[in-house]
Amino acid sequence: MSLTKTDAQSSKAPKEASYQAEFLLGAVSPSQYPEEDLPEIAFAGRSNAGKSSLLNSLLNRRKLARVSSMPGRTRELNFFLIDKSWRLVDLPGYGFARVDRRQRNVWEQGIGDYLSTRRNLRAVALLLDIRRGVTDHDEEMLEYLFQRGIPVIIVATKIDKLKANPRRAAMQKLKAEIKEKAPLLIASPVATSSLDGKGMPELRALIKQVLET
Ligand SMILES: Nc1nc2c(ncn2[C@@H]2O[C@H](COP(=O)(O)OP(=O)(O)OP(=O)(O)O)[C@@H](O)[C@H]2O)c(=O)[nH]1
Ligand SMILES: [Mg+2]
Repeated sequence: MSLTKTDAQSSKAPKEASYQAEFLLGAVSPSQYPEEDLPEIAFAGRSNAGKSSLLNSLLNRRKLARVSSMPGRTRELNFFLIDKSWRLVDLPGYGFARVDRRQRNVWEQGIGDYLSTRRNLRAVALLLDIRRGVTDHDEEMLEYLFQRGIPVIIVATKIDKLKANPRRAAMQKLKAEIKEKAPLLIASPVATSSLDGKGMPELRALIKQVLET
């Protein structure tokens, strides 16, 4: 359950809780990307890691991220304009087991194009399903980001799926695995749930920090 509009707009909610967000466009090639005139933060992660859900939860908008995610158009990068001053980019999911080979191409073309050319990219939020931790594809992604010097925010997703103890253990394991890969971390991993909104204030604070530096 994400925050309702009333919750988000109540005086108790932190100011950052009410982003103004609009879907801009879905792009399959760099020529379709918007101008590089505003800072961008991209969401990356395995297919099913929870990117679209997190985006909606973060923005307090139930269906915003789904607007453009049409079946069969997995190569699309979805751009969202936030507060008219920066953009969130929902990257295609990678590592979908059943179409491994093809999916790798998708990652090389769609995601690689974006990450290797985008000069206004400020950070990548790498989403990891807390129950799966760092997969092989995630490792590739971490390495890639590290090599390119792109700052990374690690976001553990779906923490509502685990009870307190296994959750703590999973977070510790994840932190250790990440440390080994030595990416340019902005902070230690954020534990989130798009279902109940846990971790959103922390993630908003990190995003704010990234945009202000
Ligand atoms: N319980 C729980 N389920 C979640 C959470 N986040 C996402 N899910 C579920 O996980 C599935 C995948 O979520 P999506 O947000 O579509 O994942 P995605 O990373 O955008 O996937 P692709 O678009 O294929 O790359 C959906 O069934 C969601 O309902 C969460 O925080 N808690
Ligand atoms: Mg999605």
